[in-house]
Amino acid sequence: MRFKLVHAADLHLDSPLRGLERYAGAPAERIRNATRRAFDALIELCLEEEARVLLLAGDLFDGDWKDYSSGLYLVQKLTRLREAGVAVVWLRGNHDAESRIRKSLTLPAHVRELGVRKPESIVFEELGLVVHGQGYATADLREDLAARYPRAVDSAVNVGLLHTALSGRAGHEPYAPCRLETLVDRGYDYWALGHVHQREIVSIDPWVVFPGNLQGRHARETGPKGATVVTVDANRIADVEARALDVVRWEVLEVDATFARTLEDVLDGLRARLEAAVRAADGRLLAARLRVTGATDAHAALERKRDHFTAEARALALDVGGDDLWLEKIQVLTVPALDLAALRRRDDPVGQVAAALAALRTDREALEALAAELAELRAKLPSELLEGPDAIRLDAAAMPELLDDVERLLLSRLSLPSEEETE
Ligand SMILES: [Mn+2]
Repeated sequence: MRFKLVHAADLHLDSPLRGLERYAGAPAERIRNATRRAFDALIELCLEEEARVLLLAGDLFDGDWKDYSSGLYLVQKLTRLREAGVAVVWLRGNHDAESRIRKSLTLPAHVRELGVRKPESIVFEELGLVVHGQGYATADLREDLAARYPRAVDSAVNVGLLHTALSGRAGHEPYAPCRLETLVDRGYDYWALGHVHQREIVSIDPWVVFPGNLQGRHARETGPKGATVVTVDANRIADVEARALDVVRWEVLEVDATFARTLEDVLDGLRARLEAAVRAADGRLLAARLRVTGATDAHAALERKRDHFTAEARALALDVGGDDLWLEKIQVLTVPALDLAALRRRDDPVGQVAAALAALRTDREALEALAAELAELRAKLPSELLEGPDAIRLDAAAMPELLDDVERLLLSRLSLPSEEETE
């Protein structure tokens, strides 16, 4: 028998968008509605794929409901699945733990919750499918829930639903900690995990999958977000496929200004970057954090004309993306162009690299050896790249110019402090 499951987690329906009001011109409504629109897309996916079961691995809600509208929205959409014969199995995570959500609604009968006191198993006789799982009674759950899950049922497809950070994932509280070995030991075919907002295939034998959250909620939840479609065939997992369902795409766009001499050069580089990012967002609203970096001649102008640059960047974003592109934040992290003479005098590994690069420039033999080294690369390049005014030149005569670029790029990377996220 062949059928499909859809696995999603961390919907955080109606998650508040803290501080969005601070930003002038933010498309607040579109972002505020994003978690609901992504949930709509999840329902559509289940219908299109004719899935038989939708698995929701916790954190359907972000916290206690302020009124009943979030719950009613869920019920309304899930009812569409009943009409199409799609069952739903869900459990509670830390955000929607039993103790945390004080309001409640009776869910339709085709929506089954796995309890919070002990692991439960739901058998889908006609599919030869068993789903095991236990939800959170309280948010701050530190026990290994998986260790108490039952062993796999013979001659059925076994799925474990669990909200966990496994043995720890950066940026995620270590709730319901467990070891991969414990999961493997249960003998299930597929572990449908939740909690970690970054998509991750932890294992393929058996499948252990974090689908990631359904919709990114801020600039630290970047890239495609969505659900996982699981195809079961003849009692085994035949296919596992990620589907992007997000309606707002968050990205951090780094613009390397190392080679820019002026503000205009930086804006030219930015245009190309924005155009590519808008294309990749494929019609979604793109919420981008801009990060201008590099040791550059344009640094002084960027500092002096900060407001002007910011306004130009926003105007450029409107030109490139219209209503579908919003610059969430513009960070200028450039430093002055490198003082090469000073670097070459430094008595450390960076200084040694700088000195070696400088020496190489006047060493004819070394330059020829370098060109010979690159001849192999040159032979592999398509001929159109080797013709015309912008042709790539890799012969010995072109080496000094190439070394200039290498020097700036390499030394700026080596000598700059690493840029840590500060928030
Ligand atoms: Mn969680």
